[in-house]
Amino acid sequence: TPRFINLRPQDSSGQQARTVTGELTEGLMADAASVSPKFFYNPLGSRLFEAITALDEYYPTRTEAGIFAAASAQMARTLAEHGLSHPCLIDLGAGNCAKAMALIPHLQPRQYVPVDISVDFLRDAAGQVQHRFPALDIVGVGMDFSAGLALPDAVQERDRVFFYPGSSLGNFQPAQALAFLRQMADPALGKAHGLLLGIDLVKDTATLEAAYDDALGVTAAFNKNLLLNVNALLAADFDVRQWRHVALFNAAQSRIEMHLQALCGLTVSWPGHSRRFLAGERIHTESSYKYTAETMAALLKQAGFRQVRRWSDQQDWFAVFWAAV
Ligand code: AVJ
Repeated sequence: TPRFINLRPQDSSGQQARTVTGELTEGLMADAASVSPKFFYNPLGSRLFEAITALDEYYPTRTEAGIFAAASAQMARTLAEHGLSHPCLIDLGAGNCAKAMALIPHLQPRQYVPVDISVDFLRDAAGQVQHRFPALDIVGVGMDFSAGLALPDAVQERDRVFFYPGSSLGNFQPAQALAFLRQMADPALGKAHGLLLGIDLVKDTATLEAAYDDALGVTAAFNKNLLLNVNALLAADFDVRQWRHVALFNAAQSRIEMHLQALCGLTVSWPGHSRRFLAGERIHTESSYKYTAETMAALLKQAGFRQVRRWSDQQDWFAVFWAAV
């Protein structure tokens, strides 16, 4: 079994657990209620996301996989040109590690570091990677990297490359995305030489909205499961049957928004607090920003990456960037 470091104690006495309670309470008590999308990812949520990636409507995963299948040899050569023939591959939001497993034979990393907030799900996935690549040095890390990229000492400092696929950067507001990219571009902080980044591109509204409101209702279940996670984390009493999934493309802000909308007037309670929701009132659960290839290349340059390369599919629906420090 691979080495595994959990920086995310889940008992209610821990400092991080108190931060989680405060963060959730603040979002739920705000006039415009919100919960961060990182709270989708409990064990069931990680499984539901895996199911989403298999849906016809959810084009990002298969489109990105197609780009990697077509270009991973080129990508490996590009990294080698930067002296990164056997990198330390740091997989941010690794989930089931499926994307990395396809890439590892090409990039031949010396060390593989899957990082995810969903600790137990990641532990299983890292075990599967180890089974498939028995000689690979793997260090699994359970952490909320949105709070900072400081990695444990077991992660080698040499030849680090960040791998941030799936358009997960889209969950940050553009200003925060820039700040996060700056951390990765700053050798003092992330200590990395470069970044392989997957970004979903702006396209017609119907295609975008279908991807986040599929016919089977898997994304609706994924969204509502956030309430079950909040119930567990806060000891709250959300009734998922009283909520409806809403997904829409906000063109002015270039982002998909997901919300949970109250079907009737209701009150939710948790220790020390309660919140009244009117019928039709919403909790904002996710923003997924969509970029153009040009705006993302500009953002990478602005963050301090000197060299930027891009691969896309034929429809220009998705892009993979190599950005070097
Ligand atoms: C994991 C953030 C990339 O925004 O497409 C999928 C999450 N939410 N369906 C995305 C998600 C609803 C996904 N990311």
